[in-house]
Amino acid sequence: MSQRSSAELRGQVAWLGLGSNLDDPAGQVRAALDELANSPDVVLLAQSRLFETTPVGGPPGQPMYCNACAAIATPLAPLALLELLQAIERAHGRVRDVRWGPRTLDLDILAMDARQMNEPRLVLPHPRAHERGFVLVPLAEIAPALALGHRGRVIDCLAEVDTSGIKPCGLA
Ligand code: A4P
Ligand code: MG
Repeated sequence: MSQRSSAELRGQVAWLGLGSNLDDPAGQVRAALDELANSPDVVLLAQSRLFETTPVGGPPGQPMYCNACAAIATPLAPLALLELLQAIERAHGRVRDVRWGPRTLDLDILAMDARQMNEPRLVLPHPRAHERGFVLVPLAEIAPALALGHRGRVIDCLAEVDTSGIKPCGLA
């Protein structure tokens, strides 16, 4: 049995948030989706459209972001998936200096099945996903009924947030 079908049969699904606002943001996000799809430990199940989004937080004057979400099946444990995502970020030249500062690529695990984790390296569901339009708008395209822990369903969280400054920028 191939790793791909084994990942699918295992039925472990993770929802990812992708973001970039440096060096061709839409190209960075599209490339990251391709790299995920080509990873032997990942089956790409669904992807949202790409959205151009106004920066939230961080230093003033940073460029607009491109954001998208994806659903994957994977046999990887949560921390191993985080390591894979951080390796992809590094390959895109990600530098961490300013919190919420501009970045070539940010890959977050928004949720992984119904798991709850609260470790220094990984919090699941992502602690800010429920309050961010740049996450919820693309996530609602692929997982409207997904529960973000005690915060409730994506579609209900979306109804509570400001989605101005978020517009589709093309098909992923
Ligand atoms: N970490 C803990 N939980 C997770 C998780 N569920 N997924 C840890 C991924 N990482 C998680 O992340 C810092 C550390 O969080 C990691 O080392 C990991 O161990 P980071 O990627 O180095 O930095 P970050 O993404 O800037 O941090 P943070 O606090 O997760 O940022 P947010 O809350 O994700 O916000 N505006 C727009 N329009 N679009 C954006 O994409 N992104 C941010 C980042 C701010 N403003 C934005 C956007
Ligand atoms: Mg991040």
